[in-house]
Amino acid sequence: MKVFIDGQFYDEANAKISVFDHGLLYGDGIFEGIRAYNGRVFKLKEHIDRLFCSAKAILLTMPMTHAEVSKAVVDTCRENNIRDGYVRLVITRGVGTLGLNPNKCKLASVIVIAGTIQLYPEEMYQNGMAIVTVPTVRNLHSAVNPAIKSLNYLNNILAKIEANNAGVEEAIMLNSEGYVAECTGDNIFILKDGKMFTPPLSAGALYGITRAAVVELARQQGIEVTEPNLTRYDIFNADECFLTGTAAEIIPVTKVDGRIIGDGKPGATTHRLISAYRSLTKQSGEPIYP
Ligand code: PXG
Repeated sequence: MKVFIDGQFYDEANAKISVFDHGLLYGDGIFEGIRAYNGRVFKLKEHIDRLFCSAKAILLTMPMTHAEVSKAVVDTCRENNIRDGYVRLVITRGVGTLGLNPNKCKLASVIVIAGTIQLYPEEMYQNGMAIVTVPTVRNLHSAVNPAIKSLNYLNNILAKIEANNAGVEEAIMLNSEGYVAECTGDNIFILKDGKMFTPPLSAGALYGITRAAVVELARQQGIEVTEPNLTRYDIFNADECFLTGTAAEIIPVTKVDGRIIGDGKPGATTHRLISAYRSLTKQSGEPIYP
């Protein structure tokens, strides 16, 4: 594997950054998780746009332009002969002192790793997954804003540990008001009486790129989609439920906190959206091999 760091490719064994990098010392940095399908980078522009929004939110000066970062992602895929894969794009604040002041970090670092990811077992895509609600609430907007895809994921990792302790792979995180925000690495959707609902971004969710794609696909299929505040009651009484994320794609949820969702099987609309999403991923994206 060849890893891109600040304009150069390194072998896996030599792909290293300084222990004085504030990405390591303080989780001071941002990232994106991107997929490649069929020799193309899916939703590349959307991911790089979101990266630059995260950078702006944490006052990080990007050392490369939008076009240069996009090219680095595509080049790293090509360098690793990726046709179907997963790209982790990481921007750290860079090397600084042992104090937390980011002004002491002269130059941010850009890292691109192209590999593969399999988040959940295939069996769950067929039969649905069980999830629980966990005690750790989603970050407040007034703290580290949940829209920032920062390197500081400890809040979500705590929620993931709580999910693991409950014997499941993913968990619903509520916000401080008790409304459903999202899951630890996925956005959440429900269907009720033919209509589709997902929590508003203001409930405390990442502005998911898969979320936006799925909303668009659903509307193309004539499904009404709205974004009201949702409670656990709404999830329990849904006809269908599924999660969306770059890594997870669309995964059906059939049990939440011990309550069976719908008839306990992945729903018909969820299946239709999964097929539509799969054809979109196969047909669109930035070509890796021109
Ligand atoms: N919410 C959160 C908190 C996320 O981290 C999503 C929603 C889905 O967003 P996209 O844009 O991907 O549709 C994410 C992204 C992992 C992993 O290893 C998870 C994500 C990204 C990369 C890796 O679990 N989730």
